[in-house]
Amino acid sequence: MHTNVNVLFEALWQDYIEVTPSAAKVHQLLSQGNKIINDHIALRTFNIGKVNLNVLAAHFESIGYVACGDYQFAAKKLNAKHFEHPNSSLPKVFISELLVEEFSEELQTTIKGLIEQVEPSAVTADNFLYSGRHWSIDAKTYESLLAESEYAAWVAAFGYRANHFTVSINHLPNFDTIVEVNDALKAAGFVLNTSGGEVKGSAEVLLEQSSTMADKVKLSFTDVVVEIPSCFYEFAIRYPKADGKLYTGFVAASADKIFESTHAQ
Ligand code: OOG
Ligand code: NI
Repeated sequence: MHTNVNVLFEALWQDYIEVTPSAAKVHQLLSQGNKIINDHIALRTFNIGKVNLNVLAAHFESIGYVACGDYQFAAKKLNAKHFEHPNSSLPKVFISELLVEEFSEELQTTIKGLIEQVEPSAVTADNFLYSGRHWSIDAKTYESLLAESEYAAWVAAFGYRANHFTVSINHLPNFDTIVEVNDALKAAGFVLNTSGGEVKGSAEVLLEQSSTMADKVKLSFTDVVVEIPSCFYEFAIRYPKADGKLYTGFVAASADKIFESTHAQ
């Protein structure tokens, strides 16, 4: 596991922009020479003991992150937790896991077969959170997972890496609202996730979010190369609670729609 939080986030970012070419362009469009502060990053996994949410979380807990919120997504059959660091300038971390036992026998067998290929020592290695896929998978298996769960197919194709980074709009000097950010993105030709509307959440729930639709990249399966959705970029603005401090949690109804940013268009 990493002992230096900045080294970990830099490695996650480098891996992320490799499969998300648009992220570097979005970064440039919004930063306009200023430093970008990340609100959070997100990771995905399966709830199988060897690789479950807690296994990923241990990498963040070992550098001081603490679990702060639990979220359930009944329709998508997912659970999630978010983690915060005592140094509040560090990004929050949102980790979700697919409830594998709630799917068909076929999906369960497929996923268990993939996870059996993961070396037990790999999950505690420094690079686990940006190590990608630890199994071989053919295109037909990917397609069959996709038919039941887009999330299952995504993890099976991309493995362990940041699913998205999230720009903190609160820290962008040249943008005041999420609508201004969305307008700048659309004017530059980026496609936004419109599920539940371009803006998810509101000032009333203390968090507004939007995201691009995932880039498409050529992915090598064991048999063929297929162009599939990879990762996306998210944008968040937070509002103060009654005590004047910014809300730091997530909003399940909004997150439910953000997950769909990796759907095929
Ligand atoms: C996570 C979706 C939820 C948020 O900020 O609410 C989320 C995912 O797509 O893996 O990131
Ligand atoms: Ni997010």
